[in-house]
Amino acid sequence: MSNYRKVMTLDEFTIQELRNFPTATGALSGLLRDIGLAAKRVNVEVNKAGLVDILGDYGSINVQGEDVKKLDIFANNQFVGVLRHGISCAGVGSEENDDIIVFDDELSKNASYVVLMDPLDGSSNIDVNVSIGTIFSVFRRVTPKGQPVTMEDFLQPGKFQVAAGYIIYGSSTMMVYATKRGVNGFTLDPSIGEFCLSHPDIKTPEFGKFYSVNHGIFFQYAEKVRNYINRCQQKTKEAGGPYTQRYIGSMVADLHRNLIKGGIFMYPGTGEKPNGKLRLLYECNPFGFILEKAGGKASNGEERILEVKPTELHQRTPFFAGSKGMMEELESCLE
Ligand code: AHM
Repeated sequence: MSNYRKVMTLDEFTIQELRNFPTATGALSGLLRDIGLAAKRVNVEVNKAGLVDILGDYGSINVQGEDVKKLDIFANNQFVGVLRHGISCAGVGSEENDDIIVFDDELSKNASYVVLMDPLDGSSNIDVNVSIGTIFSVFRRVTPKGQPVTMEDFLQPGKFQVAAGYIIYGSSTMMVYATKRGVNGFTLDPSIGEFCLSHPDIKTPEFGKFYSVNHGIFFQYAEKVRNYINRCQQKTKEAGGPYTQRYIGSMVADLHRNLIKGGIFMYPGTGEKPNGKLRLLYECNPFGFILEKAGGKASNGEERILEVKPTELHQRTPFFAGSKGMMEELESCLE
């Protein structure tokens, strides 16, 4: 028996996919590789974040006399930078920027895709060493090539995404992305500095044990949502329970765990914030796409999240996503 085990890197994987589809231009593969490159740079800084306490707070001057940039600003600059210098992306909508960033050089004006992203989600968790992540969503532009992209290209319902993914900076760093061909996960091998295919063709279990919600604001949720949460707590062994409550407060980490193990994630609206906290374009649409491609479901409590027609860039929405069976239980409570 041979000991040789072929490890496929992200670059090799995207090229392999291209070989399977000879009509593909390679532009989307290139864009995903660009995102992988920026992720590696961000990973280096995230891993150093603990040192910031020693070397100086973000926003202050470190011992080398350099400005210590906030990590989310650093991440934003890295992702926007690689996409600007690549050849596949015509513009970016970022949680960190008020307006869309339009790349108006000749090459970019002829690019097919726009990217929406949250460069560093859960960043309030950095100083306590909790996993954080990057979330991204890719759309084909709807305006004609050859001119700068407009808001219309970014405000498309999530069902038109061509790819979506996330990077989790955790005990290991992973990039997971979905296209219409499925969901694949790549773990960063620090010894070679490459993302390697570790989780091919991810399918989320139809039922899981985890329900993830902020219990601290339980009494602000609508009655039907509270009923569902109560139902999770009362799940008997015969009915597939008991469920376990797991909530990190870092969306990428919570949804990554539930994607792999099975579970449901909820960020409902509250009396004070009827649209909840999470952003439709940067957080909910990409996870809605990933979950659906992995066999799960995602909604805003009333309709499939991917059907929602966005009206503004930084729009917030209630969000429920996870294993198909658990989402259907939730839907029956919300009816
Ligand atoms: P942040 O980027 O300011 O930390 O906020 C985003 C995070 C999500 O990752 C997470 O799901 C949510 O906020 C948790 O919010 P809450 O603490 O209200 O439960």
